[in-house]
Amino acid sequence: MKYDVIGDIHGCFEELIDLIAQLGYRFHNGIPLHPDGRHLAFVGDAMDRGPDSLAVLRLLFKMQDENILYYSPGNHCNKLYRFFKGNRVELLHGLEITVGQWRQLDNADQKKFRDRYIRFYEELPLYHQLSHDLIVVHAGLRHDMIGKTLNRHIITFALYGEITGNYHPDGRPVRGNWARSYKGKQWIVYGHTPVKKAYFKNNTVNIDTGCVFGGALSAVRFPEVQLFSVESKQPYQEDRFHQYD
Ligand SMILES: [Mn+2]
Repeated sequence: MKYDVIGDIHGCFEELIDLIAQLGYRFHNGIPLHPDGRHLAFVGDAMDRGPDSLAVLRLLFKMQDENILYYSPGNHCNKLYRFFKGNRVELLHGLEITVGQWRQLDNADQKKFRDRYIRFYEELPLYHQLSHDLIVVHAGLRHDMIGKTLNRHIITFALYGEITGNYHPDGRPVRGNWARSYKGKQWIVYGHTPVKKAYFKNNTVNIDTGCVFGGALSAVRFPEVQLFSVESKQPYQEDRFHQYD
């Protein structure tokens, strides 16, 4: 099967629609279908920070209803899930924007959306093994974790990436670069860390090109390993982009 894997959307619905069109999909009854039978996949973090997280989620719900959704949840997905389940979570890092948008729905629609989101999240696998040589995961996966029984360490790694436990002076966590020591033969497509252009390393590629920070929304096409992207419509925030050394 052939896949187009889309990076972190963070509520950038218009850019998502543009990218889906650029990839050659056409909407039929609200569902994006490709004339060559390709499939869309997602590295997660569809919501938070950007202008229309609910519209992005409603599209994903529809795709899930049609059994054509390949979506790996990210840390933002997990946090929204915990919020909807009634856990005490801080409304920060863009979650406050998603929740604000949701609170504008009337009570019946709020409940409907919340219940649908909970079902959406609970049906998602932590990562997708799309073919024998292609894995889609939000923040990363070490070679030795592939196919292993999930434990808390693997779940945290997939959602947050390699955490060093250290922090930059401005409070951002120092991120490890797991891709540098990745030795797997399978491709790993991930996002989570915004970069100015897609970052290829050892059969891995980070396609979070920071759309919500004014970069671009990107996709990578498999098995061709071809990049696609649309320019962001959001204001550019230089300091949000990570530089690998
Ligand atoms: Mn993330």
